[in-house]
Amino acid sequence: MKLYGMQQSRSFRCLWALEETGLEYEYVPVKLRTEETDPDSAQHPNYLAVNVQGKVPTLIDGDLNLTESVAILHYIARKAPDSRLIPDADIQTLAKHDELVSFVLAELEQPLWSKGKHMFALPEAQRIPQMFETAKFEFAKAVRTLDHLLPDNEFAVANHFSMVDILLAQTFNWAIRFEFDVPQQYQDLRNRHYDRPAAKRAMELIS
Ligand SMILES: N[C@@H](CCC(=O)N[C@@H](CS)C(=O)NCC(=O)O)C(=O)O
Repeated sequence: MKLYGMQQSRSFRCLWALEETGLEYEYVPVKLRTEETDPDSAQHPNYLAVNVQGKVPTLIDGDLNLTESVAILHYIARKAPDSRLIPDADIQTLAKHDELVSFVLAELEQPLWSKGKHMFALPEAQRIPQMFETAKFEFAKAVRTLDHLLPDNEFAVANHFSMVDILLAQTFNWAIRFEFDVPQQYQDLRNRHYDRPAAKRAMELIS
């Protein structure tokens, strides 16, 4: 299995999950927003052949080619059921898990990505710096919603660590790096999960 990624981007979610499972894999660092002539660039034709958008992450396993971080997390979790990255739980708990996964993607990370797009990812002519304030407003709203969705517990669901804990911790880490206002309880969540041996090993791999 081969995972293409870039440092602390969304690919880190998948790298961390792989470390949680103990599955064998190869990590291939990719450079974003670089010249297509650079063989390590996400714009190089060889990489565009596996990820048409020139984004990370990409996971290759035999004939399987996956390019969405949450699909990759599910795949890794299903390949290693003993990891319990998909919670070992009843259908209702699984539904709450899926709700939180969707919430992270649709609500929590969107303002972060909006800031990233308008800071560096979009072509300069398309960037609107005024939207940073909107992103801040939307992130604060998402965080207030999360206060109602998350139990007062060490883990998000099922009383054990699962892939939604990776998603939450990585997304709050992203928010801190991008200088959003992250309440102390979510800084603590980030720190608690990034202290796991698998997260530390994943961090070592990208540093
Ligand atoms: N929905 C995708 C988003 C992938 C994505 O946008 N990745 C960013 C890095 S976090 C990227 O590769 N951006 C390309 C760029 O900024 O040029 C996923 O969750 O995997």
